[in-house]
Amino acid sequence: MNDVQAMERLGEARGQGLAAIETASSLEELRAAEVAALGRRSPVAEVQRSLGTIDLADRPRIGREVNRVFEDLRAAVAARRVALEAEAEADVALTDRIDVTLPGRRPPPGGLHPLTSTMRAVVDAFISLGYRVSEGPELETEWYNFDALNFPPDHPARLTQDTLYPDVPGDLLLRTHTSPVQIRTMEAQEPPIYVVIPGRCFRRDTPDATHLPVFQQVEILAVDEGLSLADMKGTLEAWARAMFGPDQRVRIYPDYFPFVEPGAGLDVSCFLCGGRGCRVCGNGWIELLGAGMVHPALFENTGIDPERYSGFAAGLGIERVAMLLHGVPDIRMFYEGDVRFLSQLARSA
Ligand code: FA5
Repeated sequence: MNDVQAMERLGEARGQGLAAIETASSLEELRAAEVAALGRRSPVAEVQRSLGTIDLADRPRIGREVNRVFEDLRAAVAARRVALEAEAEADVALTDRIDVTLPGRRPPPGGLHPLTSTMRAVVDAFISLGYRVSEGPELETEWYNFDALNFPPDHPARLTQDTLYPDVPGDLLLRTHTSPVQIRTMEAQEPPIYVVIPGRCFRRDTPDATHLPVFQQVEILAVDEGLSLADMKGTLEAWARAMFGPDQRVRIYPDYFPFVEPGAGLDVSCFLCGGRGCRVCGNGWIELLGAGMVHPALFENTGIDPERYSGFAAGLGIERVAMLLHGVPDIRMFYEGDVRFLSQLARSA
């Protein structure tokens, strides 16, 4: 055999082989086409056997062509087998493969994350007292987060150790509390104002059992004629009892925030030790919120008449409330995403 004859044979072998493989309509027919195209008596195998009779100079070229034809035919067989097997699978009736009498698999019901349900419970408690929801941006200006709230220019909370300043143009920061929404609300609304403000806050706090760098607060603001410290105390105690039950002990004490005068803090007795003092609370009390009477400087900054109106405000941490409600000893557990923990506290929507 010379090289021209060999190339011709190989061309025919490829053409006929591919045609037979591609038109095989069953796995048996495919097997027969495979043997005919690739087996020991196939035309390609014959050319391979007679390579020795071909001129030495042409032999490598013809040898390479033999290999190429073998490969093409093998690939065609593999592709056709996959197609025929898929067809055969599809032909088996669905009822032969699936036991339709078996009960279905029930997907586990989803539930609200404990922080979502706590947030809703807190906001709902204030809505039931007549408050309306107000919201503001997480990316704030220095003015709303600090200046308008009467923070002096050198207040330590502004330092980069405490506040996160993103690398964007303008005097923007990630709000450290929900109090800037007090200013935005007083700018936008005339008294009487009764708002509840949920939102995420950001601080350069190192995570520990009671702190996270990203956490959630709820703020309340009431501005009306004749509001006094007694109204604030009554509102916060009513809320604490609605959330934690009538037996929860609450204490209110003087505290300082630049945007309130006088300022107050509210503690509740510890959920773990019942107020005796333990590793989580130290002295039997857990700090829950800051509060106070709205400072006249805020009224001046927002154009509300301080002679006519007075008001009170409070801000609390949702994670701390959820820890108390569920007896969770470490705030980080809410964000670890461990379903074994979360599913114990999940509420259906
Ligand atoms: C404030 O943020 C004031 N804006 C609250 C306020 C509002 C006072 C209105 C007066 C009038 P403070 O920094 O104490 O205050 O935070 C309030 C609550 O947020 C804390 O009691 C705590 O529950 C929660 N909190 C603060 N920092 C963190 C943190 N790193 N991780 C989790 N919760 C936090």
